[in-house]
Amino acid sequence: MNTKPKSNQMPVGSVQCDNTTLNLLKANDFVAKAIREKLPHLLVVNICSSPGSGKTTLLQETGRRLGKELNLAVLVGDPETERDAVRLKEAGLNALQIVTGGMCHIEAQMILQALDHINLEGTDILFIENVGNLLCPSAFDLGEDARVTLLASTEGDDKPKKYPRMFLTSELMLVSKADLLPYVPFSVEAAAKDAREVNPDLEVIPISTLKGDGLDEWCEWLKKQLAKKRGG
Ligand SMILES: Nc1nc2c(ncn2[C@@H]2O[C@H](COP(=O)(O)OP(=O)(O)OP(=O)(O)O)[C@@H](O)[C@H]2O)c(=O)[nH]1
Ligand SMILES: [Mg+2]
Repeated sequence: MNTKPKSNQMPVGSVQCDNTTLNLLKANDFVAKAIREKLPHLLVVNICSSPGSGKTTLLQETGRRLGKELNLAVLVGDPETERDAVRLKEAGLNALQIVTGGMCHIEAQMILQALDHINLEGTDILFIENVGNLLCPSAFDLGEDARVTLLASTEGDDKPKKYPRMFLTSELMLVSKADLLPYVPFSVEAAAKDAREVNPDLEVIPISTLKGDGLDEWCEWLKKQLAKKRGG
């Protein structure tokens, strides 16, 4: 039986392949630039995490807390179903689902297409809820002003070093499901230390949408980013 890994199963000689993924990312960056130019006045926040870390629940709660003073919209990506958009609309948010058709991340061209189908007049903050995945979304600039990564207390505190690019490219790490910290082996200090070794500028806020911890700080952070975007 051949026990070699598939990547080593070459006959004699090898082929040096062009990395076409790099070209794709270059094309993505052009579209991301176009999105930035299209949306000069509103704050765009790209929310990333593993599946189920609490992105949609956080946005529902953000809508309840900030919905009266700010105009909020969400483009939410999932491989299938419109379930998250339905949840967000029920919370009073202007939401549109991007169904990626199995793709594990959102690309800038998907955002550009979606912008033709959502009315952003008067919008202050546009959230993009990315597909649940700590890997691929990190490589795709979506024209955002800030990237926020959730790391749930149930995922283990070793993730920032194992998936460094996501934390390197984020402005803020939210340690979500903080209400479960007494029951799971997760050290906020250890996760924050590892994350800041990857990205010394990363801000860290533990949150619980269930109990309300950290949500005032999260809302203040958003308002500060919005003021910064508008030159305040
Ligand atoms: N204990 C606890 N559970 C939470 C918290 N926030 C979210 N959850 C639960 O976590 C589960 C997943 O939450 P979602 O908001 O759907 O997570 P998501 O990141 O949007 O999931 P995907 O879009 O599928 O990647 C749900 O059962 C939520 O009720 C929290 O602060 N504490
Ligand atoms: Mg979701």
